[in-house]
Amino acid sequence: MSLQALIFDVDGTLADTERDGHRPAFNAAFDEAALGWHWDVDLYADLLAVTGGKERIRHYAALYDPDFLAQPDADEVIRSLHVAKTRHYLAIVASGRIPLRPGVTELIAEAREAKLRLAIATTTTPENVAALLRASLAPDAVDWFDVIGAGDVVPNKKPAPDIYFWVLAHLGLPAQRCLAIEDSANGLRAAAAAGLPTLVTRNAYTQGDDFSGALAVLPDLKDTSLSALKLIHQIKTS
Ligand code: XBP
Ligand code: MG
Repeated sequence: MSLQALIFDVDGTLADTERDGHRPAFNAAFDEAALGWHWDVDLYADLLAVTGGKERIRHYAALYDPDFLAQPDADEVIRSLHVAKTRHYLAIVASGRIPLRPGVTELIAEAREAKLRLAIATTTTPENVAALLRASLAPDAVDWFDVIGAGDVVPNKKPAPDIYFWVLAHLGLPAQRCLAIEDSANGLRAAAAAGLPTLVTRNAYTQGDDFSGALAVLPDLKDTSLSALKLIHQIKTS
């Protein structure tokens, strides 16, 4: 079947946002709240097993600070912590410190040239997506994507397929006409469960993940042409 759309994951795929973006933003919010929490690079690797910033905070507290969850307004405190974290993350992204990964800009340009449709399926917030696209791709890059599925728009985050079903429904395309590009086992499982052929570009945090079922696993998109993606997509869906 002919390829009609690319569906990009964001964190870890479009850009390496986790170690030097989301992680310090979480820590800045924890410092502001004087929680005494600090997520170092190694601990964050473990915490990434849980997608969604609010869900990750709750997961951490359950493991390391159960009294925090015992407070009556724990949900509200988590929500406000996440609002503060997002404010810090947006400042980091706006500073231009988070470049896109190798080959991403070139592949998106090729896809636009070939009139492929572009979409995003991510666990992070829509505002984080827009900020990254504006700062690291182009001021009007949000408009290049027909569909942006992000964050709490669905009830269940990756590895649940919800966000990919949501994006496919808004694209109006069958899964087999699309190619998902992901970086993690959670992302691959979400895309595969939605029936999407999926290419993985691993990164430092996800290189040990189980990528069974991926169409291919690459170190990045450098020197990855659209024609090569169309070929492996054709092989998989014919
Ligand atoms: C990765 C995630 C996100 C980020 C943090 O999203 O799981 O939760 O780690 O962002 P994806 P938020 O790989 O699906 O792009 O704090 O905004 O959730
Ligand atoms: Mg990701």
